[in-house]
Formats: sequence, structure tokens, C-alpha cells
Amino acid sequence: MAAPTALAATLAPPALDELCINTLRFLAVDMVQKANSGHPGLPLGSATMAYTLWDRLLKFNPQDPLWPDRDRFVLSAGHGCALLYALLHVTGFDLSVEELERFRQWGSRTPGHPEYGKTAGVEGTTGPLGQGFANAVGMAIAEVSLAARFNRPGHQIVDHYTYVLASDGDLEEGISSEAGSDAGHLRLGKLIVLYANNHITIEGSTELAFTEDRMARFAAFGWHVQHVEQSNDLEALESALRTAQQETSRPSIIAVRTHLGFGSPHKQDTAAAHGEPLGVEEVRLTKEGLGWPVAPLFHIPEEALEHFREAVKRGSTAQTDWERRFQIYGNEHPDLAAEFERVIARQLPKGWDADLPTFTSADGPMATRIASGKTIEVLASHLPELMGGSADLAPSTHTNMEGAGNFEPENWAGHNMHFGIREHAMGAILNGMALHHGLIPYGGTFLVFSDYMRPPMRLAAMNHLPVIYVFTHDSLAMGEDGPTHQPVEQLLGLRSIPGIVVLRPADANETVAAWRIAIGRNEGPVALVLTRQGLPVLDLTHYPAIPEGVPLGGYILADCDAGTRPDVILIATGSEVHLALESRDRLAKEDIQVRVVSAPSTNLFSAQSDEYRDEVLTPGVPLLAIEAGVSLGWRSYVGPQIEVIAVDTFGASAPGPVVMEHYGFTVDNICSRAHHLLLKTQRKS
Ligand SMILES: Cc1ncc(C[n+]2csc(CCOP(=O)(O)OP(=O)(O)O)c2C)c(N)n1
Repeated sequence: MAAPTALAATLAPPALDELCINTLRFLAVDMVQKANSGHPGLPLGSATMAYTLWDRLLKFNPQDPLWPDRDRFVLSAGHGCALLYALLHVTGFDLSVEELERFRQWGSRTPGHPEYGKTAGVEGTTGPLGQGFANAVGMAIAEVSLAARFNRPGHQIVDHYTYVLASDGDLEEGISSEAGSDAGHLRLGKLIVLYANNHITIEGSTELAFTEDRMARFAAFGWHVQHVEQSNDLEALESALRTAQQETSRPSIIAVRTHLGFGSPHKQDTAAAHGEPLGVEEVRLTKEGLGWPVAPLFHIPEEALEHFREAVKRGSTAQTDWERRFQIYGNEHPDLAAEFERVIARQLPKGWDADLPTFTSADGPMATRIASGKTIEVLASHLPELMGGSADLAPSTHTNMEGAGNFEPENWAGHNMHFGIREHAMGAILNGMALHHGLIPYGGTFLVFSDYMRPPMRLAAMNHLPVIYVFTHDSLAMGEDGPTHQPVEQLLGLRSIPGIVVLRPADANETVAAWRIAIGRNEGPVALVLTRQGLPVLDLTHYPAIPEGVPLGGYILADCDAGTRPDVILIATGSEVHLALESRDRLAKEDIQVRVVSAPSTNLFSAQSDEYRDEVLTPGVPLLAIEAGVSLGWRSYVGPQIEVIAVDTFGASAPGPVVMEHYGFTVDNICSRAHHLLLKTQRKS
């Protein structure tokens, strides 16, 4: 093990800098020690590079953490968040020392990993390794996209960097390769990654599992690569960062040879410094070794604080200068300035939904993916902030916006994104775009591949991010590609994510209503689940309840005779609604009173009042649910009086209608199950 004090001595930065760096180190160490939980190693090893960035380059205003043209800093290695909280406190963000003392405690603003929305200055929730890295790619995409839209000669209104602090784990996760490849391809020159290359992960040395030449990998992705061998060499760090800034045509990564647990005599450069407190005795030795007082805890020397707090003045000057420039820009380009303010505030323009299409039965049969594509076209003409694409399936997902141009290095003004076959990175990039503000991001793939992007979808929901997913080929009915491509458990899986709204519309008009919800929803992600196959259009003249019913998640689409109580209720989603309607017609001939409930979103329906849900699903009336997905979940609606026609196995390769028939999605089967249900409930009563 390297002798830490010797290393510190040979590279001792000037006294004040050293004082500041040690302040960060020991605030973090004390936080972890007091909480008796957390990760002291990364803060000890990476404090110098974080300090260099925050002290000498990062553009931010602690008193206005959301100033739109601030640089973004993403701590992708979220487990090292004690370092971030220390930085936020000392530089003057709204985070008191008491909050540092309450690290990882109930209700504190210093949770175990950075949580977006909880702590001023935290740009995104991180902790699941690799996500922050890919979020940053999304932020850098948003920056160049908004710059292309809003900057004018002499007016650099959008002009900031995105910085990332990443660890070995971030680079090991596949998502950083997906996102890194995309960023290199897109030539995102204002994305700068500091890589804490400390050779240690939880199980020990990176020699155990991570031996490739990482920087050669990034060079091959088209990145600009630098190395800094001495992690405490401020001048080398600053110089590398400035070189990275000047490299405008490639994203940059700087591999900094850091030492996990720097300064800890028995734990530096060992996995023991990673995920547990140093221990009281080791803390004492580390403090003594680096010339730090053992007591008091959470010690912040006055000179250090004074120096750190210069960030407040610096930030306010930078922001005031930007505001002055924005004012001049506004005088010359009032419409653009107003638009900029609107999109950053995530406000929708008046009349954004005025021209949304209404489809008639003459338009059918129409797949809901086609209806979605037509709706996107109209939305795009009213919402220039709409930006998205697909993971190489646009011809199938119908996510392209005609005339919007490709978003590519030669044309950052384009709004059609080509994520490549990188669903995981797509999900996280969409999150980064949403975190940045200024765009409405969407991404598409087949429903079955939503599994590849579930981690960022979970984070989108946790972060309340307005991200839209367009998932097509939504059931067995997609046919010949077989069970690998036929989603079965995905609907239930997505619905189970707290805070997400999953919408599976039954036809073209429900699809329009679903898009209206997706665009209007600011508080979390929406997944649109759409068919490959054509479906009849539910004409609004016969089904006027659609526009107001869809936002309620479930509604009476076709009722039994006025004044009568239904004998049975058929509740269905998506394409199965049409089978329910046909079954209703057939059962009516036998004098069986049937109500059909369309339930495009069980998430939204569950959120309605008990009264409303009782109105729709009259208590005591037997219920038959029909959905080409797993049955789990449906039984929670009513209990024993429910039967479910579902798929509790995998699908099969054959033409869609054949598969659906084999799995019981036929009018015959629905009618016979309805009879059975009626008999069963009559016997019981
Ligand atoms: C996706 C994911 N898998 C696993 C973990 C658990 N975990 C937390 S930190 C870590 C690895 C730590 O090594 P490194 O990334 O090099 O961080 P450092 O040792 O530098 O702190 C792991 C596996 C995680 N946070 N996210």
C-alpha cells in the first residue's frame, strides 16, 4: 500500500486548497462515521478532483440552483454522495451542517444516495451505477439541442457543460458503453467525465473482473481521452479539465488515478474503505495523518468556508451577467426569449391540442401505433420541444416526426433521435433530457423490450420525470416473431412501478386521448402501449364517452339497456375491447345484459374515487376481465366474482390471429366464460 502521508507530502497543494480539500474529506468521513453507514472511500480519494472542478471551473449559483444556464454536475457514483453533500453545504446551497449530521437518517435532505428533488443542487437521482453517466449524455444532448434552437449570432443563451464523476462500477455497467458510444457518435463536445480510476470495487481489486483498457474503449467510441496520474495534483487536474473544455468536437473522459480511502493508514487502496465507516480509531489516524484535528467533528475551518463561499458571489455574478445578456437577447428576439422561458418552465403553449385528430369508423381498421404516429405528427407541429425517437425500430413504432430532421452531429437542430439498439441507454438519456428541462422527450421500442430499459423507467417514476414511452407490438397478436417478442408479463410489470401511468388504448381515438394525457402529465412518466395489428375505430358518434373516459383510466364504453342492472361486466384493455364489444352483441341476443368497460389505464382507474369505480364496476355484478397478458393483478379488482381471460404462459410463433385464438381470445370463449361465470354466481346466490 502506498504511504498516504508521503503521497500527500510530495503533492501537497497550496495550503488553502489543501485545507479546503481536507474539509470535504473529513466532512464526508464524519458523516459516514456518525451515520455508521455509507461510503467514505470515494470522497477521500476524489475530493481533490471534485474540488478542482467546483472551485475553478464549474458554473453554478448556490442561491439559484435551477438557473437554466448552469453547468450540470452529475455524481454518477452516487454511493459517494457524502462528498456531494459536503460540497453543497460549503459552497452555500440550502443544506445546513445539521443536515450533514443527519446523513442517511429519516426525513433528512442527505439520503443514502442523491435523490432528485430532495436536495437543492442534486441534478439527478443516482446510485444504480451507470445511470448517472447516461443521464449526463441526455443532459448534454438537451444542451446542444436547445443551443441549436435558441442561440443566435452574438447570443449564446444556452452555453454550459455537463460534468460527470464516474467510478469503476459506472464504466463496468453496460449502459455506460451504450451511452458512451452514442455520445461519441453524436460528438457531444461539452460532456466531460472525470473517472475515479482507483482500481478497487466492492469485492477487491478491479483485476478480478475489469481488466480491459477502458480508455482505449472510450477512444474507440470517439472520445477525447486524458490521464492524470496524481489525483492530488490540482494543476494537472485543472489543465486536463481546461483541455477537455477546449475539445469541442468530442466528449472527454479524464482517467484520474485516485486512491480509494486516501489517507487512511490501514484502509487506503483496499475494498474495506468502500462501503463501511472507517471506524473511530481509523478516523483518528487518518485525521492525524493528514494534519486534521480529531475533534470537533464536522469541523470547517473559517478560511476554508470563506473560500468556498466565494462561489456565491461568483455564481451570482455569472447569473447576473447571463440575465443581462438574456435581456438583450429578449429585446432582439422577443418571441424566442418567451419560448425559451416557456419550455424551461415546462409550460405548454396555448392551443397545443387544438388540432389533434378525431378518427371515424371509415378510417379503420387502424393499428394504434399508426394512430399514434399520426398524433405525433400533429403534436410536433404545435410543440417544438417534442424530441425523441426509437431504438432502431422507428418504421415499426411510428415515432418519426416528418420534417423534424435527424438529430445528428451535423444537425443538432433535428428532433428525430436515433438511439441505435440501445434501449437501456435510451431510457436513461430520456431521463437526462427531462432533468435538463426544455424538451419533452419520448422513446420507442417493442413492449417486450421495455425490460431492457426498466432501471431508468423506475428512476423516471421516482424522479417524477415527464418522459413518454411508445411501446408497440403490445401482445401475442403481434404474431410470427413468437414468444421472445410477444409481451406477456410486461404490462403488469410496468403497472407495478409506483408513479408511472401505463395506457393501453383500444383504438385510434383512445390513442389520441392517451397522447393528450401523456403530454399534459408533468409529474411522471407515461407508457403508451400500442398494437401492431389493425383495429376497428370506435367512432365518437357511437362512443362519445371516449375523450372524457380515457383520463379516468376505466369507463363505461357500452352499457346495458338504460335502467337495467348488468348481468355481467366485461372489462378489457387495448385490442381485447373489441372482442368484448362483439361478445356483448352476441350475449344481448340471449337477453344477457352486458356492460363493456374499457380500461386503458389501471393506474389511473385505481386513483379514482370509490364512488366512481363502483359506478363503473357495479358491486356484486360478476366481472370478466380480458387482457392478453398475465392474469395477476386483475383479481385485486373484485375478488371471487372475477374471471380472467389472460395468458399465464409464454406465447407462440404463428400468425397473430391464430395465436390469439389458441389462447382463448375469441368471442366464443368470452361468451362461454361469461355463461360459466353467470352460472357460478347464480349457484352461490
Ligand atoms: C447497478 C448497481 N449494481 C450494484 C451496485 C452496488 N454497488 C455500489 S458501489 C459498487 C462498486 C463500487 O466500486 P466503484 O464503482 O469502483 O466505486 P468506488 O470503489 O470507487 O467507491 C457496487 C457494486 C450499485 N450501486 N448499482
